[in-house]
Amino acid sequence: MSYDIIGDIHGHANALTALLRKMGYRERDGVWRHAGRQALFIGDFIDRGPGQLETIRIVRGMVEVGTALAVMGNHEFNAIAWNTEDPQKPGHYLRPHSDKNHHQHKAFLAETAEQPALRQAILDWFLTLPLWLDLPGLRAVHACWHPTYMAQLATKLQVGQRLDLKLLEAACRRGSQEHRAIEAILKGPEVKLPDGLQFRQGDQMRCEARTRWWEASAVTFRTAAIVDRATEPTLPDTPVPADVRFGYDGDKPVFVGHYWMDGEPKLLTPRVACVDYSAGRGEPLVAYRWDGETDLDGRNFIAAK
Ligand SMILES: [Mn+2]
Repeated sequence: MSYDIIGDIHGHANALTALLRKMGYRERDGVWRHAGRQALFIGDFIDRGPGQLETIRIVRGMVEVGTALAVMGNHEFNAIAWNTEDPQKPGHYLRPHSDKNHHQHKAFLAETAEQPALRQAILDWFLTLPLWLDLPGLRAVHACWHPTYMAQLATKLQVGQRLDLKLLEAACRRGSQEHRAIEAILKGPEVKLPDGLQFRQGDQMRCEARTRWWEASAVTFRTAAIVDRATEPTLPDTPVPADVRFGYDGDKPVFVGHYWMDGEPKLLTPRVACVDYSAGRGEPLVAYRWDGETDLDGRNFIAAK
């Protein structure tokens, strides 16, 4: 099978249809399809953009008919948790309704405000999405391929790496093993910066940074922590904790999204490609066109907006 692995859409339905069309997909009977290829969506369909429902209509329609596969992103996980009451704290939700969380989710809430049944159907569908896919020639996960955490979750997941409400609840409890594992898989491992160092990420100041987990040689704060350009030179060249130092040397390529890359799409390593080039803030939506290769080729990226 040949796959087109499509990055984080974040409600930018026009970029999605432009990219599908550019790759030779056409809409027939309300579903986008390709004669010889299958799409694979890397998660984060929702939040931010102006076409939340249209994006879901396209992605869900393709998955249900089998012209696409999809994995769950942290935004789909968060959407379910936002809408699920905490069984231990009636009146509260598994994802707290804070101003920050509301701000992140408001485009989806606004578009579904008048259609509670449709919103619920969408959230029920989100819950059926696998956390990762391990296909015959490739692997797909929203943020991080992490064999240790995946093994820990294996006995708790439903068939096909799917969550249920019990595991969702456990994963929303800070400090639990489930929380650590699912955070790493859907958001990527993070490391606390030393000496009170802070950096700007989006509109907030943070003291925990994402890491270049795909890079086995990224073992110090300077080389492993993903921070803004101004902060980079201030990072010490001292080792990061062992649990964020692992790299990826599997025999199949891994595709991820999530990392808000910018510029010309390029491979992270010959075995790891990120397809998120910030369509969520109006940059082009990116895909990688895969035809069975084990070592990836940077020329196989394609973009549209
Ligand atoms: Mn994400």
